[in-house]
Amino acid sequence: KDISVIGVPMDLGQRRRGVDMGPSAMRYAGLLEQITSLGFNVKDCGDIRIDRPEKEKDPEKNLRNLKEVFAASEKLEKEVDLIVQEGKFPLILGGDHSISIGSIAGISRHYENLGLIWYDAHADLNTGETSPSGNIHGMPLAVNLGLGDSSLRNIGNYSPKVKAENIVIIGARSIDEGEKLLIKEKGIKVFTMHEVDRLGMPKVIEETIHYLSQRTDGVHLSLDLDALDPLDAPGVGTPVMGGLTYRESHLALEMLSEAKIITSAEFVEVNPILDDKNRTADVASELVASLLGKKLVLT
Ligand code: DIR
Ligand code: MN
Ligand code: MN
Ligand code: MN
Repeated sequence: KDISVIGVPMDLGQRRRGVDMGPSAMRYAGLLEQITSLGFNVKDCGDIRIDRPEKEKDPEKNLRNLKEVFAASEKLEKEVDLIVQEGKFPLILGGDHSISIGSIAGISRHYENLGLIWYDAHADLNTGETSPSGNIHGMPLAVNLGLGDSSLRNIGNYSPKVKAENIVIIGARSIDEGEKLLIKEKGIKVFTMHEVDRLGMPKVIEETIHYLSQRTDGVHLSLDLDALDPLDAPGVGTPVMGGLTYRESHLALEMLSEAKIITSAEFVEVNPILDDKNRTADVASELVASLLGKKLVLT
């Protein structure tokens, strides 16, 4: 299948500068060359233009940079919608995780029952009411469920984008109180680090594939690099100790690749300013290759 890559140099969903350079860092790491060498036709659609606020203001309704995040999400929604319409696989490069509001809005209109794998140390299920930070990158999963700010929720003029029973969260280890209540109320499937440690990644991914393939007609992978342990992926804005390893993560994406269930993906939160010699972007780019079928074959 043909792949269209789109960069979203967005850092307005949180407070640490540098994550807007994520798309460049992943391109510099050789992401496009890697995909090409796997035999795919790749089109680089370049980066979305992100307009910055004139000056930092106090957040309205506990949603920092709401206007700008909304405007960027609308643009991304339109671009990603076109990519899916052309029959291509959208690969979106962040940017902070707030970009998934626009990307999933563009994708989900093409599916009856989009599945969503949220590979993240966090649940990103806050709303303006529950968020301890006011940072929109902690809210995109809630928005995609049809909760929180109405302008964000209704991007693309439909809501919700995903059903609670079509979501699987993997790698969670930092969940706020309001998010815990929501997970319980909606019955969202979560493999916390405790479950990953107990079951092992192979079982976690087998169960995820089984669960999602019964009920969905496409699956979007939203991979926040902070799901990985900071030892393996130090260049992220909100690192949390005790994360998924480099090897577990490759195995997870190789298994998803073999199962052929992923129909779109995004890699977010790479922050080259906080990184160690672009290591996190290197890891992200290698993980993309595993997702797209790279594997050691002995001939
Ligand atoms: C926290 C941190 N739950 C918040 N979220 C992060 O601000 O809502 N998400 N870092 O990736
Ligand atoms: Mn996230
Ligand atoms: Mn849909
Ligand atoms: Mn995270």
